Amino acid sequence: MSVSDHVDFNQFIEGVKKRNPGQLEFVQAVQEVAEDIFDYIQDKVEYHEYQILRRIAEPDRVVSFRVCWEDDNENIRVQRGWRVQNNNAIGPYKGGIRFHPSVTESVLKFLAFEQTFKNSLTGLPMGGGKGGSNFNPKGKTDHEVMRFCQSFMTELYRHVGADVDVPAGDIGVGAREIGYMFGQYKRITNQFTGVLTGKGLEYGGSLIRTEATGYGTVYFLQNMLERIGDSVDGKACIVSGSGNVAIYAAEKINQLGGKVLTLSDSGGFIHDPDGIDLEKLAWVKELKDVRRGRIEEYAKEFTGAMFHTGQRPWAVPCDLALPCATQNELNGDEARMLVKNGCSGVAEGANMPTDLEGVHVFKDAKIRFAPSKAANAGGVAISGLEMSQNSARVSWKEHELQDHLVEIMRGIHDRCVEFGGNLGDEHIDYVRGANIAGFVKVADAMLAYGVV
Ligand code: NDP
Ligand code: 2IT
Repeated sequence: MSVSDHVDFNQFIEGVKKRNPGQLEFVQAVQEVAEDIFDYIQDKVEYHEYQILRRIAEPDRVVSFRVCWEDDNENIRVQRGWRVQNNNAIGPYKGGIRFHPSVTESVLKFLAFEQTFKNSLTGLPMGGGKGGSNFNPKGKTDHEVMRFCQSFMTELYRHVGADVDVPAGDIGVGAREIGYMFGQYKRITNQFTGVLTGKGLEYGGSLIRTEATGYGTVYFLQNMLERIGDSVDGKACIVSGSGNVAIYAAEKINQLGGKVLTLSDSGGFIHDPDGIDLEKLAWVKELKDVRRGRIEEYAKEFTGAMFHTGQRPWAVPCDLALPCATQNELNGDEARMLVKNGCSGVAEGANMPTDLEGVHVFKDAKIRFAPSKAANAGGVAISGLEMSQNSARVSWKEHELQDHLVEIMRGIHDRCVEFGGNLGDEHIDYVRGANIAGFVKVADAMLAYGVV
């Protein structure tokens, strides 16, 4: 059979759409990857013959379950929970849990698909998975969140395990929720194993896991700039989001001499022309982690800062942009605006924050654009090292983990250059590089297994 006998790109995407009706985010994620993979595998018959991309784009399984819990007013509440186990060719399923009202099966399938490539890029033995619920933790008391997490884990525990599937945090799931879920897992199974990552330091968590995603995203950005003799130092940066990823990205930008102008949440964005320095960031951490407040309050606390209700920060002129909130928060028009205003580097801290049109704008403008599966892989990389520490029953020192993070992000950058370069000029297509480098390892493992 020759390569030309196989389906072309358009037929492939039509098939994905037909098999996943209405799952727009999932189709978007598959399309973005397929655009590069089809080109790469053109002359590689084996990948076609064994239907590798088609198989990666069909999750191994999607588990959906009811989650009942009782709120503080004794109302019985019913939510839906999911775990999507996308692919375990190179290691146990691994990926976060998201609690947000916007969670659907499509969102979790796109995240699990992306995670498969991201985890491969880290070089660690982890497959791809993702889970979550449409539960909204905002405005809930600690006890309500605890009861929800316990109920969620009462079903989830059957599907996870240290060598099977290892969830972690994501939007709406941080240290508090991981603690409640780990406590319930341990209670049901009577086993103290590394079944979750992002745990507290007292019970098997790893140093720098909290900081790793945001720090890693900025390391990646710094790597891209260093390659062309530039750096983050002195650059005006806009950051979206004000959660775990945004806060630690902003912290690392400050540490490297950059100036952070914005942060956001679902209510709007704040613009502080004086810069959101480390002292102001400490205030934001307290606002978000302890008081669970809104970013709007920042403009009341710090003179000179403005809050823009219901808006996103992309029109603020900048050198570098880091979308760190959620998927599809940066569209084609906003991407064009960034390029027009002179933005020369974008690193995605969030998963798929730039829509497909925006990705093409950045690619065509040939700015330095680090896609999420490469740029934000530092979080899951340190999760992988948390798994290693748990298995070996050791705790590594902070400087060792910091060194690993720097090295892993450098390795991902270099693999992107290897597969995303050679385009006839000095420009690196990091999207192409990440997609192909992530694909090859998973694909070759799948070839070794035959048809399973
Ligand atoms: P958090 O829950 O800590 O913070 C999420 C932030 O994004 C909040 O500021 C939140 O605002 C904002 N946000 C969420 N949904 C929306 C929305 N629909 N519109 C506008 N703003 C929104 O989550 P994380 O920081 O952990 O995650 C942020 C992104 O990074 C996600 O895409 C996640 O998948 C990705 N990521 C996270 C990793 C991790 O280790 N935590 C690892 C790799 C990627 P509000 O409070 O108003 O909802
Ligand atoms: O999107 C992600 O990489 C995460 N939410 C972190 C996953 C993990 O297992 O640490």
